Amino acid sequence: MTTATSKADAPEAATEKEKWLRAYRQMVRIRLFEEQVNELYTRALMPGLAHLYSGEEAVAVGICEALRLDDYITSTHRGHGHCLAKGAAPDRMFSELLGKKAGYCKGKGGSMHIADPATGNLGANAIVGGSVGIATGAAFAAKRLGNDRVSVCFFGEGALGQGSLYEVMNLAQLWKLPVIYVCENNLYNEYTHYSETTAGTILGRAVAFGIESASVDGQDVRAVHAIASRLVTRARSGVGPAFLQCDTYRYSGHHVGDINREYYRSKQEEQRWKTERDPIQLHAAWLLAQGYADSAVLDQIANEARAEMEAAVRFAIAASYPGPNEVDQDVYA
Ligand SMILES: Cc1ncc(C[n+]2csc(CCOP(=O)(O)OP(=O)(O)O)c2C)c(N)n1
Repeated sequence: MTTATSKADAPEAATEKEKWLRAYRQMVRIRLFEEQVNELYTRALMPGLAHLYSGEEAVAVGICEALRLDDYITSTHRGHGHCLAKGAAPDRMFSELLGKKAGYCKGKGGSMHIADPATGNLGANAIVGGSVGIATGAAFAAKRLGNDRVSVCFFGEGALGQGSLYEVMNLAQLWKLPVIYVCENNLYNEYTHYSETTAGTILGRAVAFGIESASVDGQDVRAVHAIASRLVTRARSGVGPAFLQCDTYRYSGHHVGDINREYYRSKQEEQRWKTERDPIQLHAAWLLAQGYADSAVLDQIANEARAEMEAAVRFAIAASYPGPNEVDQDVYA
């Protein structure tokens, strides 16, 4: 093969190659998971709605690949990507979406409430900004217990309007907690451009507390991973919290039912992001250029991921619902 392949044959490069192929696989898995969710919705097999993560995959993958399994994340209403990137199983996720007993919350939570303690996922959250206290509390516990776990708090730029974010950032900085606030700026809070809801700058809010702050191209998985690795190492060493703004874009509507979107954003804008800034295509082009893969390898990854997701959907459709006698079990409210 090419010179680039012989570079990949060196032991050090082999590790790099595996690392970046894995990142590719994880992004493709998220994209194909979300395609199946949309399909379940349009076939009226899924109760309720879901908020798709397609277009934003490099953020979840770049960050979660910098974490240990026992590190924590908290997630949002748009949480499938975070959940998968941290290691959740698609069959149990689909089961949760369909209200089945095999789901992560025994079918009682649905799309916006998946939690998976085994992979450090403390939960998605339907309340905008609702997980900032949970992530900060987990970081506080980690610090008190001295177990060097790091906590990552994912939220959309819509959560910048929530006062609780500023309460927890203040305490996190005062107490030097190992928490990283990850703002996924996909430009829109529901149907409103963020510039209409956000005064000043995004980073300025964290800078005001003296928190280490950075922004990154959220469509570039390697860039996200590089900065996330630095911030995670920093947090783990006890130096304190960080804030990372990831600039990204959601391809679909706010939720699966948001079909006609031209009153708040143009088709041309969507098309531009999809053709010029797609995180999977950008990473694929890089893998090819490095000689880490050829198109057959990338096709195989996609085929395997597609088969995995189709099998997971079949599992969930065939799974049973919880019995009526279980309706008040495992419910805390
Ligand atoms: C406290 C609260 N207010 C309003 C809503 C309704 N709501 C759901 S998602 C959303 C916008 C969220 O935008 P953003 O945080 O940027 O996340 P994105 O959907 O863009 O990923 C709103 C206003 C809510 N769920 N919770």
